[in-house]
Amino acid sequence: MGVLIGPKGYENEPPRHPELKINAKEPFNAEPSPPALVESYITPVEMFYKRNHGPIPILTDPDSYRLEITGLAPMTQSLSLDEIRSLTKHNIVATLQCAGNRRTAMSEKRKVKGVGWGMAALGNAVWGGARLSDVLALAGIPSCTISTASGGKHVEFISVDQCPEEKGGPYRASIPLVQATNPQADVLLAYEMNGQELNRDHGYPLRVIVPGVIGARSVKWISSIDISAIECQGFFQQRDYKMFPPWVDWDNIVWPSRRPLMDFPVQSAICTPSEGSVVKDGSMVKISGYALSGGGRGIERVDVSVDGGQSWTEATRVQNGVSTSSNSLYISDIDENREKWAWVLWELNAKLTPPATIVAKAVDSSANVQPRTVEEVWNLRGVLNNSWHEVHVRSESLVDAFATTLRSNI
Ligand SMILES: Nc1nc2c(c(=O)[nH]1)N[C@H]1C(S)=C(S)[C@@H](COP(=O)(O)O)O[C@H]1N2
Ligand SMILES: [Mo]
Repeated sequence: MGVLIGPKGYENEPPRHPELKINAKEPFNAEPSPPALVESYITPVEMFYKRNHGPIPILTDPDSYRLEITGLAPMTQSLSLDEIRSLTKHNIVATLQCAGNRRTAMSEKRKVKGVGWGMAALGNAVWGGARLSDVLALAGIPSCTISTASGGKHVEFISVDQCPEEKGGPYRASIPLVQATNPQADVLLAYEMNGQELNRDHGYPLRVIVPGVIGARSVKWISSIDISAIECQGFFQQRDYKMFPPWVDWDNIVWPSRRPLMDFPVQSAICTPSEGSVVKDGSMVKISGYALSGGGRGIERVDVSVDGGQSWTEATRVQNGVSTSSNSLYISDIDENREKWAWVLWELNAKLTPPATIVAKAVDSSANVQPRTVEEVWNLRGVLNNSWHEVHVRSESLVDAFATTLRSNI
């Protein structure tokens, strides 16, 4: 057995924050509450969603850990943690988002298969580590390589966890070599999260971070990297995390007919007020949430409606905990490059006349807009639900009237 071990059972799980909402216990899948999610631009490690497909691996002996680079590379490599740490360290602010974020809302329209996620299966962190392009250079593969001399075109990351979907084998996924070797794609082999050593839940000792891409490609607890001619043939690349049209169901699905999901689409959600909150008629309420897009596309605008989508007002960005004025909505090139992989937190103070439906939709820098209804994007795996997000608020007087009726009936 190696030094990085994927246990079979769940006896050695790490401690977790009691406020996380648990969507599945074994494997552990949990997310924070939406209001907690937008409390800070950088998501604290303990509040960061956790998405696993098996028990959490254990590193028994950090000194003998090795990351193996094999396959169609000019040279094979076997790197220690110290060797990886001695490469230039990059700190990248990137939002990791599970493709299943907002799946429960999709399932409410028509049932889908998968872990039921609310709207907090994402988090924004500062990932510290070596650039994958620098690590691959040690195996003789230069920057921006489309194909190696021996025909390597994909980079597969292999973990050690034991996943039932892989019949007890490890989680694995791949990305194109050209992306892996592109320094500007900022793909990292991260050993730090928010300035702290990566913890077990998030991939200790080493994980991949593929910014702007669905979380499924950011493999945790990696033990080897394989350069291959074809994309990863594992379950999570071939028979999961693909998007099918609404008319495909489990009886007529043809997995190879669709590509594996990579960049996530433009997305936003309202985190406060909470669904079903009671508000006073005519009161000013702070509406807040997040917005993000994949592939390094920034957020251009977030539109908010308090009348179910009939009229809209532009929300303002929250930066360093304060709302920016409307004339600073545009972010300069410098800022955009620094944080192009990160979400935007936004807010709007609006007068509410309950009962009301608050709606949010974001527009990204390529002018992509969220689709209006979940039906348009419904798919059997419940991935990428980025339809307009709605929150319904109720009137205090209605609640009072209800309470009075109850009392008079006693
Ligand atoms: N080894 C391994 N890596 C993995 C997974 C996993 O189950 N095993 N889950 C993936 C999925 S689907 C997501 S969304 C992210 C979640 O990362 P997090 O738990 O750090 O939030 O990790 C990805 N990497
Ligand atoms: Mo995921």
